[in-house]
Formats: sequence, C-alpha cells, structure tokens
Amino acid sequence: MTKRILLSLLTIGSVTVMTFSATTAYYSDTESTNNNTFTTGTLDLDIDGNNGSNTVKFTVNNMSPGNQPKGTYALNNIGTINGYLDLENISVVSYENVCLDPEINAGDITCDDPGQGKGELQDVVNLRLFMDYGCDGWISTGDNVFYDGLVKDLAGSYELDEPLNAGAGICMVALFDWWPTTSDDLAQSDSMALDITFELAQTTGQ
Ligand SMILES: [Ca+2]
Ligand SMILES: [Ca+2]
Ligand SMILES: [Ca+2]
Ligand SMILES: [Ca+2]
Repeated sequence: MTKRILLSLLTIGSVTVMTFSATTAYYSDTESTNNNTFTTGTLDLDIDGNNGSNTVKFTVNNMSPGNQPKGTYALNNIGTINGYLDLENISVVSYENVCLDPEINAGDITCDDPGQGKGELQDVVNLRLFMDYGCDGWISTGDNVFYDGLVKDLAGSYELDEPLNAGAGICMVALFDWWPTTSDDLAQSDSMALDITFELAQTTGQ
C-alpha cells in the first residue's frame, strides 16, 4: 500500500468521525406521558337508603276485602354511572294456612297447612305498579302504570329501561286493591308472599 492510499483512507476515516460528531449536535426535545391511570365508575342501587340488604316494604296482617295497602320504594342510583331500572325475579307464593269453614263453604278444595301454592289471596287482590315521577304516592298524569291486574297474573320481570342517572332517585309505588268479589271467602286466613328484585343496569335491554 502506497503512502498516498494510506493517507486517503485516514482522511475518509476522519470524515466519518466528523459526521458522527455533527449528528449528536442536532436539536432535540422530549415530552412525556407518564402516570396514566384508569379507575372504574360505579353502578350502585339502594332502596330507601338501604344498600346491600333486603328491604321489607309490606308486612300486612289481618287483611280483608276493601283494604288498599300501599308502599313507595325510593330507588336511588348512588353510583357514578347513569343506569336503567328493571324489575326482575318476581315471584308470588301463596299459603293456605288451613281451610276454615267459610272457605270450605265457598268451595275451597285446595287445603293444607301451611299449604304452599294452595291459597287464594293472590286471586282476589289487584295490584298496580307505577313509576311515580312526582313521588306523591298517587297515579298522576304522566306516571307510568306498567302493571294493573291481579297479583296472580304478575309477570316474572318488567323490562322498564327506566333511566336512573348517577346521583338521582325515582319512586315506584305498589298499590294493592282488594275490591270485594264473590270469591273473597276462599281467601280467609290465606297469605301470599311477593318478591321483587330491582335491577340497575348500565344499558337498556339488560
Ligand atoms: Ca346496591
Ligand atoms: Ca285458608
Ligand atoms: Ca285453597
Ligand atoms: Ca283459601
């Protein structure tokens, strides 16, 4: 290798080193996005301020024709996400509680004590369920009466899709009416148990 070629190679090497030095000298800047966090909201329903435990609204004793037991459920969305209200898992269970002679005289042939499923109270008592927007306890213009019929004919659920926003509350009234019928004696001493589950869901159709 001649001295000239060697010098040329050294020159190329120097240029390469200079180029690298020039690159590190260019402008630059950085900004960061750190500490990003994600926390869930909540969907939480309470009844009359009662959260996480059963609410007994009715304990009616000594019922007779003409009675109108009524109860208002104050349903509150105490979570942070808007939801929709439905009624689910509705059940009515009757009890005969022995057949008295007025019942037998009226033709009650399904007797037993307690006689689950053999009572007749749910056959003679009417029920109206309505969203009571004014929360005054009565059916006013605009209130949504979504059930009006005998207790025995209640469906297992009502997909109301009633909007209930975070922090808001709404009233639902259960109004029982025992309008006198010719079959009332069949129900003497009988009882019925009604269960309803209120569901607050994130979307309609749940
Ligand atoms: Ca709750
Ligand atoms: Ca009975
Ligand atoms: Ca019976
Ligand atoms: Ca009976």
